[in-house]
Amino acid sequence: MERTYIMVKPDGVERGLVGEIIKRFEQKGYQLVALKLVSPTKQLLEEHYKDLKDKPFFPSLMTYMLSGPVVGMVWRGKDAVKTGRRILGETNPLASNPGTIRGDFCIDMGRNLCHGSDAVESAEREIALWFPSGVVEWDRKRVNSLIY
Ligand code: RTP
Repeated sequence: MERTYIMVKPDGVERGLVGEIIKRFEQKGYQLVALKLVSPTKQLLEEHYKDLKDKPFFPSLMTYMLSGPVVGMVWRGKDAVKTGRRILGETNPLASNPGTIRGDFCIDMGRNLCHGSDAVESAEREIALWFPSGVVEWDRKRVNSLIY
């Protein structure tokens, strides 16, 4: 089963949208295997966004991401990476369809509420970065049989 790293960004936490975002992954059928509220260090965020460090928006992205606590989580299930990003919507909320999180709850690319891993390899890298002591590998065989 695939795993993905989903993060509620500071605006999502401050606007009280953590529950809404969790709800959408839960109701789809994905399994929550890690969850934490954390005030990330600049160093952690620079590592997380290392592929973007030369982008012109990188400084404003750092300021945004350092503006408050974030909620990091790991969701597990079939095609979790790609489908997770479809649940979030497009990077630009104005290009996001209604029914997606960004399509329903935000307007600005610099305040786009959430992050989702963009590939299986980056998901595994991000999970190791944000949850270095591992995730919960609980047995959901019975519940899984309701989903798959
Ligand atoms: P994320 O990592 O947050 O899921 O976003 P993403 O893959 O859809 O987009 P990415 O290109 O990796 O950008 C990361 C975050 O940087 C902000 N951004 N601002 N002003 C801009 O042009 C711009 N472009 C990206 C967004 O917050 C985006 O989610």
